[in-house]
Amino acid sequence: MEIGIIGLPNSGKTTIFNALTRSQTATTAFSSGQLEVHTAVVDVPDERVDRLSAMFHPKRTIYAQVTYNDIAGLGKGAGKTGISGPLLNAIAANEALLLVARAFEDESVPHPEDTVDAARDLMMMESELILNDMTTVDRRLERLQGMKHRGTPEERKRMAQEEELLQRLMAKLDAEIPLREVAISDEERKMLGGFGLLSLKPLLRVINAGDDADETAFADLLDNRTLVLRGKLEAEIAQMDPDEAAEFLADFGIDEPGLNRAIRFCYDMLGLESFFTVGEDEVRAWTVRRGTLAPEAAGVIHSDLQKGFIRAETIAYSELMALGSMAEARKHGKLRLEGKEYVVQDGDILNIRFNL
Ligand SMILES: Nc1nc2c(ncn2[C@@H]2O[C@H](COP(=O)(O)OP(=O)(O)O)[C@@H](O)[C@H]2O)c(=O)[nH]1
Ligand SMILES: [Mg+2]
Repeated sequence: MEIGIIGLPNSGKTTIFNALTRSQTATTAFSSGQLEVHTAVVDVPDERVDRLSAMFHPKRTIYAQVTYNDIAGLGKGAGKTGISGPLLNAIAANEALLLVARAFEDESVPHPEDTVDAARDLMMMESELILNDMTTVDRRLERLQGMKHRGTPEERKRMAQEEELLQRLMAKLDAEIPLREVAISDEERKMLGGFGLLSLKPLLRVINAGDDADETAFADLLDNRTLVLRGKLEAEIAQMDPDEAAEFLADFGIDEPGLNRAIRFCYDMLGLESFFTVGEDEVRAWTVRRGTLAPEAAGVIHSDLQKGFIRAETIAYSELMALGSMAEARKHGKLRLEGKEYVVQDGDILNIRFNL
């Protein structure tokens, strides 16, 4: 999964990126104005993987992974004219966006709007995404105008459908409703595939607060897609060894590192969950959408496993832990045999039986 970090210059995107990826990318108070993307891949922290690894002592332990892209250069007014091609592509390539808004006070760091106001910036950036989508939709509608009298009847029918869809979306955008809040069928989604509509993407909002921040100050803004992180502090903590980090987190009253919290928010927001495969060779976490059927989950491991799927030997993580070992689970007949209609549950341990 790729998550793109966006926000105003100097909001602390790179700082948050460093905190979330344990990177040490240089942060500056003066943006170069150039399009620059920093990328880092991080393991998804998961205690269950740690415990399974302790149980099976595998040669390899592989966590699920998330890629963060720190995308520089989104300023106010960008949406109105349409975000420029390379920047738009860099943003559109992500499955979800993480919008950083500055809440820290620091006179040595200029703010493009002069004052620090996270609520204002969040609103402003969200409306930039909407404005940008209006530009995109407008352009596409114009092109369709020019094309729709040509083509085969089949093509014309498709263009008419697309036009209708775009007009419906335009009305929502006009009412300042981001497209992620609009009911769009899978088929319609396919029509929109290549347009890089940004307000369609799930959006996680991060309020980048100062070291001494009090979360309650942002109570009005907090919801299940908004998170307060003390970016600079978290970026420092991300560089420490685990013992030192734990001490710091405790000192500052932070329950859990931002790295973990941000990923959990993204998983929740995107409706993702994990299942596991275990054995002497490898303990591994895999990511699927909630509601995924067993054969499709098998396909995430390897397409052959989906093609030749027979059944999945399954046990819930908590049950395996309670029993203490796979041998015990087998002895007590606790391994369920699940077929093609089985909906994979978060924490399932799957052993796929297949035949090609
Ligand atoms: N005091 C303080 N400074 C911060 C914080 N987060 C970022 N900064 C500083 O703000 C400046 C801009 O940060 P940066 O991450 O480069 O912002 P970007 O332009 O959005 O990538 C840098 O000088 C950072 O050190 C914070 O939480 N507190
Ligand atoms: Mg930066």
